[in-house]
Amino acid sequence: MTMGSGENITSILHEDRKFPPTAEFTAQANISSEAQYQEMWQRAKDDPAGFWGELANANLDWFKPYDKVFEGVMPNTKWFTGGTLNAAYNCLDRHLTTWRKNKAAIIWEGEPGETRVLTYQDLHREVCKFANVLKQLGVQTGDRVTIYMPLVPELAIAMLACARIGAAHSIIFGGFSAEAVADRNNDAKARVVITADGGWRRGKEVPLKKAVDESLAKSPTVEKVVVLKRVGWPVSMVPDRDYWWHDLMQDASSDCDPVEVDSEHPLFILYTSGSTGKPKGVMHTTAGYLLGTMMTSKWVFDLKEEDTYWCTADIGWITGHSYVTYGPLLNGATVMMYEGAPNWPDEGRFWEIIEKYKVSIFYTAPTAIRAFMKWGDQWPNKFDLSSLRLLGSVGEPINPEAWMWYHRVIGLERCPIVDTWWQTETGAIMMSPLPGITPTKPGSCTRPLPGVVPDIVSKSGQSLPDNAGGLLVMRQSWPSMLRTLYGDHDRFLSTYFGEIEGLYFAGDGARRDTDGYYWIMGRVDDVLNVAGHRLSTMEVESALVSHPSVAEAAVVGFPHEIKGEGIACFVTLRTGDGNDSLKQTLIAHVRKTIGALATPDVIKFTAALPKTRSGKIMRRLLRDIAAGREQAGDTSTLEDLSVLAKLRESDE
Ligand code: 7RM
Repeated sequence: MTMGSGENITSILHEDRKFPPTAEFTAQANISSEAQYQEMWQRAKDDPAGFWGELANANLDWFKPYDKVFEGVMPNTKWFTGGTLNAAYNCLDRHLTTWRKNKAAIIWEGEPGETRVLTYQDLHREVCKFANVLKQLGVQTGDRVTIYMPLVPELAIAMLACARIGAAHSIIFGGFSAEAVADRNNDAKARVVITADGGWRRGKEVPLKKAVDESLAKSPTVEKVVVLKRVGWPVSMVPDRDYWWHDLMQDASSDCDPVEVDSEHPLFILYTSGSTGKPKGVMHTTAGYLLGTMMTSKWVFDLKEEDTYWCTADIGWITGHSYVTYGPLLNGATVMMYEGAPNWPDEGRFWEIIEKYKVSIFYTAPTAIRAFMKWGDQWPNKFDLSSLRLLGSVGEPINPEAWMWYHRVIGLERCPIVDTWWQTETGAIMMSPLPGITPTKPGSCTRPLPGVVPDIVSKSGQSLPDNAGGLLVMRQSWPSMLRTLYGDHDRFLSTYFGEIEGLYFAGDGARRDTDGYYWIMGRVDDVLNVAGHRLSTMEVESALVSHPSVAEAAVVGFPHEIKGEGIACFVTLRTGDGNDSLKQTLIAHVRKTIGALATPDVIKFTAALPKTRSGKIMRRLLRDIAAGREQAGDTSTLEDLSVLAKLRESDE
């Protein structure tokens, strides 16, 4: 532990447990020895052109070979220049000349319970047809297409159809509002919107087309709308603007040559929130992104032909782009997709799906894991989870408490857990255990993958020693790195490369331990400074959640007369409402777990925490409440606005 001197972040999470992979897992793993990892990592660092060039030749199908593996220095690196390829061809066509032709590409279950299986051949046919539909609607190579759909196979079909003709997709998660759709349509100058009448979520229809109609009043660039009939409720169709998916597909030809695009041709834009209200249009290009997602899927998830792989993320988030669609399909894997909520019709739904389809790889988020914990072991315990062989986590730091539960109750103490650190901007997983070799430590994303050269630096860019908390940066360019923020290259440069000269700054605080393992401490704006000690909010949260009565906790700082910042804790309980004596117990528990410097000043019990639709706690809003301020920032990404109102009421 290092004391914060003003430059560093004090790290106080102690976690000494270590879980090595089983010998059986190691014996069959894609990367199966420490020496192999060390060799790959060193080679990628010292000779990135040789390392990535060989992988690109062996793993991607090219129409024209590239001239150079990379050109330029970060942030202006271009990868595989001179080469041409097509993303849909690499995900689909190349499998059709192999036995995978009739392998299941997507196994889908709708929330109401129906099942569909699309083989690689089926998916290819649908993608070709829809690509022809897009062309018929006037979409050209280089255009942007907005996709705003439920988690149905047509979402993957639409994105791959865009890729097939070289149009960039901009997928907007179905939980976003009409306002958000309009903003994104306008920023991307989208010409076409693909949507559905609605989708199913917890037994209710989500009115997608209605939101699109509202958004179009403010989206002048959009000329055409394609509407998939999913829930079957009435929607208004504007003549010469709105078309039913099934009508357009009926006569579409299933012949569609993939468009040959340059390696650096835009593949997609994905909007993500930054520290200001205006979302950032993260832009990824073709070859580097494909190679990154393909290799990381193989290494981290240890993908095998026989696997049934399930990433529970919605395709509307980067995790769904990279690890529902592109990464697994590039590898010719079988992907499980489930449309709806984990607690519909009851809290056993996910475990029922795992049992029914014999899912072998399961990748989800800590926020979901904590919900499962809260719902209780009896739900997973009802089902046969023995098909599982690997578990993954992504999206936020996983507290050791949740990690241990995941390991014990879902992994039955035999599945490796890969805690994968990465971002919308990085395109692919950057740090993660390799499941066949890396002994895991609950709460750590462990070590960088080959090709990833992270460091921990102070605000002034000085490399910090082991165990010192600081800013997480990348020293070397990697193929799947974002290339720009759409329409705002200056913001791209200042956000990611303006903070620390010459380095990519991820926005996260982290430390590296003496084993070279990385511990993410959360966004740097989630860092507290209490009496000169910088504390990660996540570490206090972790301590709270390790108490048996706590289900979930969010910790923020607020202005404090003496200590600079005080610690406010918003806590949801497993059962009951909480009282003063429990408050005292929790304060003592945090003091005991971390130390007196982390003593909570305020504990507030709440039935729910304000979260974004992807499940990230919006600490910014909690900071306002803790400080007694009016809400200043943007709340458009909040899942449930009433949570805020309730938290404020409880102030009175
Ligand atoms: C994949 C994704 C990125 C931010 C990132 C971190 C946090 C993601 C982990 C994590 C600790 C992890 N993309 N984050 N994964 N923190 N451990 N394994 O979530 O663009 O939506 O978010 O999420 O703060 O900067 S994202």
